[in-house]
Amino acid sequence: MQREKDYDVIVVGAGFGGIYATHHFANEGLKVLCLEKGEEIGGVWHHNRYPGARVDGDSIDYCFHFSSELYRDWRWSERYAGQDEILRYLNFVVDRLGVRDSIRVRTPLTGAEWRPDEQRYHVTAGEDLRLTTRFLVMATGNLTEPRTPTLIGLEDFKGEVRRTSRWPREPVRIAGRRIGVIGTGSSGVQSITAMAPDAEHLYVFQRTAHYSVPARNGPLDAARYEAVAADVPAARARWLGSGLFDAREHEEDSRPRPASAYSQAVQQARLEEQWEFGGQGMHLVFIDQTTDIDSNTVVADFVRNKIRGTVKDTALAEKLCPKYPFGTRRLIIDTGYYEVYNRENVSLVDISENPIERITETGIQTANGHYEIDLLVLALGFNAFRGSLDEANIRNEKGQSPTSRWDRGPRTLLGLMTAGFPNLFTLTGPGSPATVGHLVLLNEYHATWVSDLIRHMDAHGYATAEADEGAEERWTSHVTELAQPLLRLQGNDYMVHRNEDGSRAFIPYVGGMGRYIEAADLVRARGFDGLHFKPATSPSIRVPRTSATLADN
Ligand code: N01
Repeated sequence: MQREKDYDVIVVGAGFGGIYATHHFANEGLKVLCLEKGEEIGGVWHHNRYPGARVDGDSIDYCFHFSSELYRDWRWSERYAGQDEILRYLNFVVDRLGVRDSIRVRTPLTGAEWRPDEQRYHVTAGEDLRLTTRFLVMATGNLTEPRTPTLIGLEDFKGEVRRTSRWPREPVRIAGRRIGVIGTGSSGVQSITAMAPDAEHLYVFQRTAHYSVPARNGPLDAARYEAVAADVPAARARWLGSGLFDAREHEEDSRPRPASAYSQAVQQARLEEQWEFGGQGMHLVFIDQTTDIDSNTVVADFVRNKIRGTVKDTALAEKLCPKYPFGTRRLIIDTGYYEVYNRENVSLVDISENPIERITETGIQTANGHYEIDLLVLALGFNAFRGSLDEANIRNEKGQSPTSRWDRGPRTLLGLMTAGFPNLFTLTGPGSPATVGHLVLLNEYHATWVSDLIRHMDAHGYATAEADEGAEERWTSHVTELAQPLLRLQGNDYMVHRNEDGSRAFIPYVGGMGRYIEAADLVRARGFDGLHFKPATSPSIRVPRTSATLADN
């Protein structure tokens, strides 16, 4: 065992959130260490290196905005960057910020225990590392630990098995192989589209047909990039003040209105225009499509007709048409997904009709036949929101884990703290706009909020901060309340928590980034209202502040 080392902050995870947090805390003069379990930095962009992995929002948005200089020093090559380019970007950022030495890769957090007498977490990591820290900041993301549903017989399979969320760095041979993909969410759709041209045969095992819309990827639009680069703080402010999924500045007459405000011809023209532009904007063609089923059906029918117009085999096209309202599950964006089904070497296996019975030594046995496979690709999604917290083995003084009170859905204050866990923070946690907002800017905001809290504590001689249970309850109810009008509360994806009594809770905050930031700013402005503080038991707890490296905007 190595000697215990003490830190002000231990950050867990070196993806977008962890990299920024490490930089920001170091700039604040705090002694910080970032633990990363992967072989290299990058978080999801290290682990999800499956063929076709690509961001599903515009790259000019999906990057750090805290420094104009940093923003301008990197130029994306495409509208939606591929996994390898994003990983290169993150490496560029790490070097540019000078935080590589503060990150320990191949070092998973294996446990963290709060010791009230010392006002610190005792942390174990990697093979034999023992550390202590005042603050523990989980930057582990919400879609990190793979879902592992039981696939009977998987251990019997003699071929190769790969998970999209744990794709190896070594090349996986696609060419000339019979490939089976289970799962048709974003990861499935991207990998299916990328592997189809090279596979000898590709079998897609689809349980539910989901909506996918064209990304319209292409070389970076220089004018769009320059518009942001010319005034990065303004772009950042626009996002931080934005509504759900959208930071565009609409002219008065082009703002989305209810579908019923338009004639049928205008409805179709607006949908067509968005379809041609591509991307996530399909969520917001009509202001009421997320709440009104008639408005939603206009969009859903439009997309279903596009699928029918693309897939030549009409029976197959029907199987690919989603049956649920549009956008009630995270929207998938693609580059030629439905076209793949016109290929001779691609077959759709509808496992809602004929379920998988078992995996055999040589392939997949369904209710109506056996499919011979060499490579099995599992694109089964994630143990969302709580997976990485459970994995981390964090315990409070009562021996509880942070998710132990989450049986009716995550309970947090602002998505950042959970009651009973002093000095523990979850960047972009459940109850914040997390998976429905601007993830990178939310990470920036959260790290700043946490460091402001630490400053506040140091200034007042506090050693511990903990969410008050009542404040947590009020915030969690507010998050649940806001989602009540949304059709997507009836959806069936990882963002909805379903209780045994049939009630549901939507996990992320859906009031928009703007309202969320206002609420979090208000908590801060009121001296971190809703948190309990305890004074330091030892005078040495406060740290001297040192100087900054790269300044924020
Ligand atoms: O996971 P998912 P994902 N038997 O949960 C199926 C982000 N992301 O990794 O729908 C058979 O969406 C399941 O079927 P069903 C993005 O936020 C972003 O694809 O439950 N099938 C579904 O088809 C995204 O939303 C990017 O019936 C089973 C699939 O597995 C999120 O990650 C790229 C099954 C899981 O879909 C998750 O996407 C990739 C079983 N037992 C991911 N269990 C980009 O930025 C599950 N399934 C582009």
